[in-house]
Amino acid sequence: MTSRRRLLGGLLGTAATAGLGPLAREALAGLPGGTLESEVLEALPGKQPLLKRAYRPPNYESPLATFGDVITPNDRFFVRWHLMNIPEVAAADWRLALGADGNAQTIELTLEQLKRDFEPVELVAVCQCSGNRRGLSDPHVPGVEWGYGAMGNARWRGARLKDVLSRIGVPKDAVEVAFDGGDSAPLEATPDFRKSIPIWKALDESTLIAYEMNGAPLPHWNGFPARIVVPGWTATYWMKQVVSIRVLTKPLGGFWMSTAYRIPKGKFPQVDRFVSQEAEATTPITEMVVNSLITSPADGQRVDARSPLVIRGIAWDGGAGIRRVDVSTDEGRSWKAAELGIDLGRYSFRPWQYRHRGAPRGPLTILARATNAQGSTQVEELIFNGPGYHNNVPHRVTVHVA
Ligand SMILES: Nc1nc2c(c(=O)[nH]1)N[C@H]1C(S)=C(S)[C@@H](COP(=O)(O)O)O[C@H]1N2
Ligand SMILES: [Mo]
Repeated sequence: MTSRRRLLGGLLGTAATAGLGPLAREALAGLPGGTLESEVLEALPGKQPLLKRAYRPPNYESPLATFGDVITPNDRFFVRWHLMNIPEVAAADWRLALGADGNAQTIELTLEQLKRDFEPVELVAVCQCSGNRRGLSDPHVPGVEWGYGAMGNARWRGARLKDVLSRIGVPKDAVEVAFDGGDSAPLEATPDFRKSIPIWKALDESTLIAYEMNGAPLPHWNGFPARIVVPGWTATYWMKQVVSIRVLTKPLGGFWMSTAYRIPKGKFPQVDRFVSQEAEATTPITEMVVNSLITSPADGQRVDARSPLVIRGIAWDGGAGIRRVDVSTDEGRSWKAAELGIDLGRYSFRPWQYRHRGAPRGPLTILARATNAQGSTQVEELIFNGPGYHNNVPHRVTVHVA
């Protein structure tokens, strides 16, 4: 059922930046000093070239130019794994084990049953790594040195988690629902990647077990044949290649809950609490902070002084929805409202654009700042934290008006 041969074979062809075309060079712009030289674009099997951040386990981010489209294509969607053994699962062999504390029974579902027995639901949602933009942290922090592309926006189709849970039964004293994937560590000392979410989020009608991404089966690298989709929350909870789901009456322990993916309490404008996992000083990361990205023009681009400059981008948050996006061309002294584009739902990227006229010749720095429906906005200065989570400092692009 599993073969790592294809995986290893696909990792061999690498290309250093030296031979890159203009689009790839543009995609690399805006990264912290020193990283550019070591940038490598590389295609995993079935994927377009992505920016390689780590090799084993595979960690690849989408080049900035990818986000010119509001939906991120499957073959350009970022890839993040914690453990090295990632089996290739055949759809017919996959089983999802369902269990609940206090219930001796376990249920196994096939992919066919998951698709046939539960009402299919579709929604567009951003999947963003908690550590997206970690590589921009100053001072640097350890971890995968992500630039802007450890995120993507897709149309997910699957069964509601709550519908599937009703099959096994949710005990009255349930506190969390735990997930495990098919991946494992080659060394026993490395803790298995297991995650849980609070019962209220598990029973939210938008939380899915997704088996389709943008109208196609999930790519192997993004969790084929099924993954958990937790709209609004950072991607750490979006268990890929999920093989077991268990309703818990006690909080899940283990490294990935108790130590990793935690933020200092009170520093961020967190709305969604995860009470059963709260500790004295830290709490699990939950919903994404409001954020935006300038997708055009690219940093370093030359623009024509004679025509209006169309500035484009995307904005997103943890599910309250984007209320406004403002653009500044004077280092944040004044802000002008951008025009919001198509609304694909409150969990999706929201495109925006702004026309800037009359820029004098010379360098021009553009900043963008989104505000959500709760009035939460992007921070002016990085809220520094050891793991480098929740970086929503306004994206900055400098062009040359000529
Ligand atoms: N099975 C499994 N699921 C996982 C992970 C993992 O290491 N193993 N990583 C999580 C984290 S931290 C992220 S950021 C997302 C990445 O999703 P993607 O690879 O589809 O972009 O998967 C999540 N689900
Ligand atoms: Mo992540």
